[in-house]
Amino acid sequence: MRLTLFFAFFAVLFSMGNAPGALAQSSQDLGHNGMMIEDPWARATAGSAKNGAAYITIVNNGENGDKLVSVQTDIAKSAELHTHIMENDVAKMREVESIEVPAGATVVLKPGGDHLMLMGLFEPLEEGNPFQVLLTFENAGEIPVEVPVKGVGAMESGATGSGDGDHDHGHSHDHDHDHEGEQSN
Ligand SMILES: [Cu+2]
Repeated sequence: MRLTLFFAFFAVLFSMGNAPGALAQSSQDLGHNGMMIEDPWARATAGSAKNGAAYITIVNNGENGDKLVSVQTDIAKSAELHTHIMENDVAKMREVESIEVPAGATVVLKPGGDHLMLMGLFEPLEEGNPFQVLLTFENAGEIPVEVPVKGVGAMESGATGSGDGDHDHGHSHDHDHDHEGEQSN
């Protein structure tokens, strides 16, 4: 009898201990009309590049179609929704007003396709140093997302390193933000 009670008490303690973590994990999925952001990632910027890009997978489990209409971040002067188009066999980036996410659809933003463009970075994007963006959907509203930064050569979120494996983590940080010039995208 006493033993049963003891174990019951322990079980309650155990589940209470786990609850905050479980809540934190699912809170991102609640209250957005079934809109979920998965697999956010960005590639570390190389050298003194002032622009970067971030990628996400948008899953619309809601009953209605929706649109991603804006992205904001504190880490750059501005952020835009971009896509790539082919013009005379040359891939070019273009700003788009919105990215459609039909009901039930999964829309993947990835290199060479749609992306979140970060222009005028205040600091380089560094591998292992995540940053925040705020996405705004027409219906689902605002969804904050933490974006992990992968290696310079990463081509997808699963890649942990660069293709050439030639990372220089010892580079010095250049805090001269004002010089214009080199563009990387
Ligand atoms: Cu772009």
